[in-house]
Amino acid sequence: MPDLLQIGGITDAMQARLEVAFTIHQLDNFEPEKITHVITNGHDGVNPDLMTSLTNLKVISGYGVGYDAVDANEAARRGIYVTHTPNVLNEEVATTALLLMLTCYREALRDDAYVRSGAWETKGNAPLTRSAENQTVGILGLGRIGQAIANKLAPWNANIVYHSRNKKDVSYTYYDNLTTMALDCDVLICITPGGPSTNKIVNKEVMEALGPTGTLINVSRGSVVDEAAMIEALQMGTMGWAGLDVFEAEPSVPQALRDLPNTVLLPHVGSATVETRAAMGALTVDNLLQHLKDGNVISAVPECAHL
Ligand code: A2R
Repeated sequence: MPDLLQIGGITDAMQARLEVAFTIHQLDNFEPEKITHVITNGHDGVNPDLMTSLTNLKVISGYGVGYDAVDANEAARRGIYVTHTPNVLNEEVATTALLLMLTCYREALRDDAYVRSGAWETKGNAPLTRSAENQTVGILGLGRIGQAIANKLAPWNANIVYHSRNKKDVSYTYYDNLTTMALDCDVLICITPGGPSTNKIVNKEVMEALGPTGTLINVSRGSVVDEAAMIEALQMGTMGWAGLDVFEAEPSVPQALRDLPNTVLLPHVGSATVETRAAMGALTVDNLLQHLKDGNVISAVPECAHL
């Protein structure tokens, strides 16, 4: 059987399908030249030294849509397929974005604590919150997930605008400048890929443009937002709220961010439901099994699509 290197955890269902087709090796015990296939995830990816040492590698199958932890251009140059799991998680990540936005607006965490602490009985009604209706929502990265977010915002009568490198064939207003868009937005939702081209593109200037009544939601990668500048903006009140599923050095989250009342913090659970993770796991395995069958893969990343 061909040799598969496993990086990071896999579910029992994935393991059951893989172990009948591959000899599975763990990172602490494998012979690099034997490995033809790798299974990994968006966080761990494959580091460059490891990729160089795998001289007979043919496929890197990633569990997740983001693949910024793999050098896909280098893989393509070597004729190695990199695959990911697009589409099957669109709705779930979009739900997470909405959950963060609504929790910021309606202060669900504060009000939950209000009930649990008994404050409702002793202090009376909780302070009023903000309505999430009729907001101008800027989507940074109107791709597969960005579009799902826009769809899910319809019942809140949102005015959708967006920024990406290229204008899309959609009816929403396009901004070619992120800061200009942030000036016009109540909410900015980040859903671009990570990597060098988006590194800290949500900077101090963008956050100040979003302003004291603005809300930043990040369900993309921690690297997209300048975290130090965000903490300062939230502390100073130059930006109002932040709902975050991702962080620069996750799972480490700065204490300053944890201390702020105007944040909602999730442990990178954008796609983390039983149903969606099962679909992602199935596609991750399908890519590997397809390659064994006929040398093709199902969902190659764009850099490897021509292989
Ligand atoms: O820039 P465009 O026109 O290629 O649009 C893409 C946009 N995007 C960017 N926008 C602004 N500045 C950039 N440097 C930049 N790079 C890419 O992000 C496109 O509208 C969007 C990505 O959409 P998809 O490729 O369809 O990705 P999907 O499946 O929506 O997932 C997005 C990300 C993943 O890469 C993970 O990091 C995260 O969501 O879970």
